[in-house]
Amino acid sequence: MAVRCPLAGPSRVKLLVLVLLLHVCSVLAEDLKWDEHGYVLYCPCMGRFGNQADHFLGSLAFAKMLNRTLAVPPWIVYRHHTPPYTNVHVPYREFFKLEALSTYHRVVSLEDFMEVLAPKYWPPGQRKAYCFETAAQRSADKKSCPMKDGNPFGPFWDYVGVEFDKSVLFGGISFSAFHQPQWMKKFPPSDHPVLALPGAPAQFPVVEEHVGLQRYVVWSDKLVKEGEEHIAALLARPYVGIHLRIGIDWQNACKLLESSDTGPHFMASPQCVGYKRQTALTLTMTMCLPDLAEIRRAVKLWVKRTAARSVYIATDSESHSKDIEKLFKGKVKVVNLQPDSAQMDLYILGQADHFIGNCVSSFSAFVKRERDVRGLPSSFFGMDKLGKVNPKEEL
Ligand SMILES: Nc1nc2c(ncn2[C@@H]2O[C@H](COP(=O)(O)OP(=O)(O)O)[C@@H](O)[C@H]2O)c(=O)[nH]1
Ligand SMILES: *[C@@H]1O[C@H](CO)[C@@H](O)[C@H](O)[C@H]1NC(C)=O
Ligand SMILES: [Mg+2]
Repeated sequence: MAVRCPLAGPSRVKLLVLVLLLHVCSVLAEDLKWDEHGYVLYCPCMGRFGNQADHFLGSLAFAKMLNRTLAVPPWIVYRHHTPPYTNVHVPYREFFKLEALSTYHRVVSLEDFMEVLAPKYWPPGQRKAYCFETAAQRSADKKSCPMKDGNPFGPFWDYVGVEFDKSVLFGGISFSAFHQPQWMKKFPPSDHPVLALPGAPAQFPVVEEHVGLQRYVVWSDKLVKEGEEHIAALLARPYVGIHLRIGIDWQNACKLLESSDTGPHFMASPQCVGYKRQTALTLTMTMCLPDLAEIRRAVKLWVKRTAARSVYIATDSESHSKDIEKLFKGKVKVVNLQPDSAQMDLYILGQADHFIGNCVSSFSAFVKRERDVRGLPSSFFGMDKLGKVNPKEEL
């Protein structure tokens, strides 16, 4: 939301318009009053959308814990294969409603923070970076936060037009609730109004207590409209949505399961094996990288159980749509949209009558959390019944 209040040159006929604008502007300006309790800024500099979303939930909780306004960053979208090959920074509200976050905690978009508040309250020359001592160790003088070193760090802060003037280092402290008093004591907002961090003040994957914050992440009207149009045009309900995370990067990642001792906690897997390490279920190769036999088995099972009339396939590579079509001899419509934006796949998966996700993928995890909020059913490849790994003989 650009808050530009045109005050120059009103003619008498435009008086009414001006009065209305002034009213709107004063409302917006009030929304963007400086928060004496300070701000949290961070770069969503790790991973693609699913990782950034996990980190976002934790960061939202961290800002609330410190009673600071969260400056909501844009999403970083990587365009390695399409021109102009540079990162695209997509404002939060392109995909989601910023207002919906406010029912949980105070937020402002990072863009609005920079445009409206920063010039006065966080001017150039006073922009401190905050980071772990261990992160600063990597810098040339060993005491500078690596805020803009490399991609995506440099382009991110360039996007919002920030150079950092000074570094403040910390150690022996974590982002968990346990250290809340230390944060308050070390960095009171009076002396440290803007905590700007090189990465998210959160864990990956999202910790269990923050999973439910997904309810405040609400799709924008624009995305809902487009998504509903696709669903109406392409899919007959009931439909089963599946996420195939099977591309080459994923094949390599899942190899680690066999070659090293990762244990059941591997990337987003706590969502299906359970968050407690001691009681976590086994993470099978099928759960990480379902083969075609498993994909066919699971799709067949859920199409039958839900009496589905169509199947929606979201994929990072191959869709296997021909193989899936063959399962139903033309009686079930199989759709693979391959939308320009991954968020459209997420939306359509979120609306399905049943969802089959990938246990290890944070992209799947986003869909699963959203469906949980709305009480919609999900399963995983290799895990038909939540909390119970499929027995081998069924595979
Ligand atoms: N459109 C689309 N993109 C996908 C799909 N699966 C993976 N991707 C892309 O691959 C990225 C995977 O990274 P991330 O979101 O961090 O999830 P994770 O790596 O599976 O945990 C996504 O952000 C998408 O850009 C899919 O089903 N549809
Ligand atoms: C939290 O911050 C808000 C906004 O600045 C303020 O009104 C409120 O009193 C603060 N709460 C506490 C417990 O400090
Ligand atoms: Mg990833």
